[in-house]
Amino acid sequence: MKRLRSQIIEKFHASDDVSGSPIIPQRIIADLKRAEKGNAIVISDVGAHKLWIARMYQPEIPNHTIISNGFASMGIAIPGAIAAKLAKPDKPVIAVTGDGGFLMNGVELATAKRLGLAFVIVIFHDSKYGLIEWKQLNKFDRTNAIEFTDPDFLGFAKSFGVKGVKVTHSDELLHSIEEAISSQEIVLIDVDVDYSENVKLSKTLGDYICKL
Ligand SMILES: Cc1ncc(C[n+]2csc(CCOP(=O)(O)OP(=O)(O)O)c2C)c(N)n1
Repeated sequence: MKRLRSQIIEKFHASDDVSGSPIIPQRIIADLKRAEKGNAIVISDVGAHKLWIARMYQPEIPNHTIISNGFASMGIAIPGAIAAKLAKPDKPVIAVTGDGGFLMNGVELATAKRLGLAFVIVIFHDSKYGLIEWKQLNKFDRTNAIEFTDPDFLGFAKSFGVKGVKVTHSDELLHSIEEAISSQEIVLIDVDVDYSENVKLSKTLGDYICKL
């Protein structure tokens, strides 16, 4: 098992330094980890980003990677970050969310501001329901009704008195997250994600299945 475990972990880290614009999910997760160093409470929303976190994000401390599973309700990330910060004020808190999930409860920035909280929000921005696209491509090899038009997230954040940062290239990501964690205010980081990795992962995992 030890050998298998180290092989799996090695695979997880194979794309840690892949650079580009937009940014692949594995790189976003690697930089998130590098920035928070296993100390933060990370709350995941629901979507393709959640599958990447569930697959690859290794918590260093129990209850520090919180994932909405079971009912898997989108929109948990911002309220979840508010709750985590209220429960553990001394911990850095990071909400990771898709753009679709953020749009469901993003107005809770008003609550977070009113309570004087500080946390980081990382939006995986693809202007689509990424997970639904992934499932449709796997099953039908085409997509239907998964695209939507996002608002200007930085303008949205600003309207609540929240700082926003746009990240389009992997070179900008680590520094942006580190700075956001140390800023002691709410910072929204709007990251352009390259979800072409999703179907590639399905293919890779599918190839492991013994076809006997
Ligand atoms: C409240 C709610 N509505 C619908 C769903 C079904 N659903 C699961 S993931 C998903 C798409 C998520 O899209 P987004 O938030 O943009 O994240 P991404 O998949 O792009 O990372 C949908 C519609 C759900 N889980 N919860």
